[in-house]
Amino acid sequence: MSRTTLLQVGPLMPALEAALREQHEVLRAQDIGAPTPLRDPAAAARVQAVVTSAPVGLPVAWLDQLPGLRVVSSFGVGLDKLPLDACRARGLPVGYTPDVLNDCVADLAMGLLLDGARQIAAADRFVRRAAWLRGRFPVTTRVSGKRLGIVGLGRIGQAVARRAAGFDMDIAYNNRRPVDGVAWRHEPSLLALAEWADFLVLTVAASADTRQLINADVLAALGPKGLLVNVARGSVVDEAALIACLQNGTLGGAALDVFDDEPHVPEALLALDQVVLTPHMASGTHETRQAMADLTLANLRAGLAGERLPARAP
Ligand code: 8YV
Repeated sequence: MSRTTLLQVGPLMPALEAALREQHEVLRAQDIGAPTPLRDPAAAARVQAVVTSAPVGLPVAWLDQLPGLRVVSSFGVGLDKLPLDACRARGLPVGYTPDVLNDCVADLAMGLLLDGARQIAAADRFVRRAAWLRGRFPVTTRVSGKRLGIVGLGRIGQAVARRAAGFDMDIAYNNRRPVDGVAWRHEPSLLALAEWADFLVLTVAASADTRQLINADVLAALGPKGLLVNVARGSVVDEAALIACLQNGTLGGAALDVFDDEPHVPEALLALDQVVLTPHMASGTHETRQAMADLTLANLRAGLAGERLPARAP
């Protein structure tokens, strides 16, 4: 029996790439002429599945050039780079990897919050450059018992809230609608939430509606002692406003795992000591990435077999 042909878009974790190659003919996007238009129509016509990742996605224009496509399987929970409407219109199932990464993303959000408030990375730099020999590290900001605002109380936001409860934090959230079955306070006004909060954690899904949701007004409301933590997407924050607010002291600090133009991080952010920067690594543990790879493969298998996907994007 001939092997199924897949189109891999962007890099994937090596173990997942190996698993794909074991069972399928894998074309890399560049093999058939990415970026669009796909240059080799004969190769494109063989493609029955696309495997991609959340930060890379799939350009909508490619769908028309892949007439044999039966499933799209994406490594990650974010759906902002996937052509969901066009796939839905074609009856094409799209798989993704929700839930399995909630804990690790929430863990990193707490790590960033702790670092942003207690300045762990800055203190590490202080020790390494032997500055301790010449003086004391400045005192930092308390975490326990503070006010935490969560923007987007989905599965990851709730995992953050549960962790913050262990730090005796007062927790409130902003969401399109109040979430059923949770004890935390819903704050319908994002500005009011930012004004109230000491720390604002972003776990909201990226979409046209949430683009630059965190603007200069929200940052000013969070204030000179406030800390912004972003494990959602760079697009959710007005990055230019964020830089200006950090530079002029309107906002106290930021701890960021995601950026507008990854992997490019604005020079201005690199220059600021009250900013913690990580390379979009929130889901990046061996355990979670393996679970994501397993679910990516399970979605792919189900789609190729014409079965219900274990995790189908809405
Ligand atoms: C990436 C993510 O998938 O799940 C998401 O939406 O952004 C991440 O988990 C991961 O970094 C692999 O590229």
